[in-house]
Amino acid sequence: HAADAYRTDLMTITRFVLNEQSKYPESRGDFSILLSHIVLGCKFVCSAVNKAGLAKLIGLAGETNVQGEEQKKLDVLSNEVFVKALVSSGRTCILVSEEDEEATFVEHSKRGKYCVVFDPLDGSSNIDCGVSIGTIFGIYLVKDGAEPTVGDVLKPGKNMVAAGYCMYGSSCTLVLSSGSGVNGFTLDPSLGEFILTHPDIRIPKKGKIYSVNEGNAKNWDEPTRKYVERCKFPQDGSSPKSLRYIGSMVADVHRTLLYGGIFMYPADKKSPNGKLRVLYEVFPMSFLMEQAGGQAFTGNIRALDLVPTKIHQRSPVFLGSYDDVEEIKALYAAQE
Ligand code: AHM
Ligand code: MG
Repeated sequence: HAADAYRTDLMTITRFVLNEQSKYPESRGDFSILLSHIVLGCKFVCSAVNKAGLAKLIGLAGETNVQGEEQKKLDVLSNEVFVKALVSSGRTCILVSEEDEEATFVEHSKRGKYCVVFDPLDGSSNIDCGVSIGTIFGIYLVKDGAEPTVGDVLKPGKNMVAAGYCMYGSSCTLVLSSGSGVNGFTLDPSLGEFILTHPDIRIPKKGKIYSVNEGNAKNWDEPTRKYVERCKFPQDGSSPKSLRYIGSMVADVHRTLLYGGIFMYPADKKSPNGKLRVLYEVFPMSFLMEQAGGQAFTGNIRALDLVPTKIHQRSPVFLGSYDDVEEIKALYAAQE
């Protein structure tokens, strides 16, 4: 009702996930518990990110604390919070973080059946100027009973059971898919709760925006070069696409998901595998795109079919609206 100043039936992320899980009679609530620990990590990072500018202003950042230690950098701090929250959930066995060289194997007494791959604070070069940054995560399930090995996370993205990101922007938004569509939740700071604000997100079939670091153009391959050229000079008489590039994957992907278009981090002569990491950047975002009706492509295959051989492996990626990704796929196919 338009006259209602307050909504009184609040769909929190916890309630939403519990509802979804209740469709599976065998569910024992493990996923809901795991997710509530991820949500806690996101709330912590959100609050730390919001204070980061202030801390600088009043001279906190870089200062030494009582133990004489330098204040931790935000990305290191965020990583610690996520690792501790995930281990203490009692629902994880392997963690792969962008911040840690090696995978973390959870000690026996705290072990559960989920593997979580994550980038605790992506786009951290944007912190100092207040641009949106985010956390990205993907979740795998291990085979029951077996001793976990790193092989349990070196699985194609299509095997993920859930993926999501949290964007620390003008508002704090968590976007999640557990394999049946994509939903967005916004943090109500007064309640400390994520509330369902973007139910069943569908990406437009075709978009009017392309998003890429064009400063790398001189090193691009032919299909990428041709595609971007077509964005600017369409052959079919349609209007050119607009360029938007924040340089913060979560923010660029979030815009792509809501407004449509294409986000790409292609290969180039200097970085033949692009820049973005397969496990905790390319896979979760590709999973969300497909779940929202879009596509994700590596320049070679469907992104979610990729089988990583190393935990920090990189891959080129083109993701977004179905029709826009179809176009770049055709250009790569034509070159073969
Ligand atoms: P980071 O993990 O070091 O923060 O780098 C990842 C970020 C992504 O968020 C973003 O899409 C990309 O780097 C931007 O890279 P570039 O500055 O080369 O355009
Ligand atoms: Mg990153």
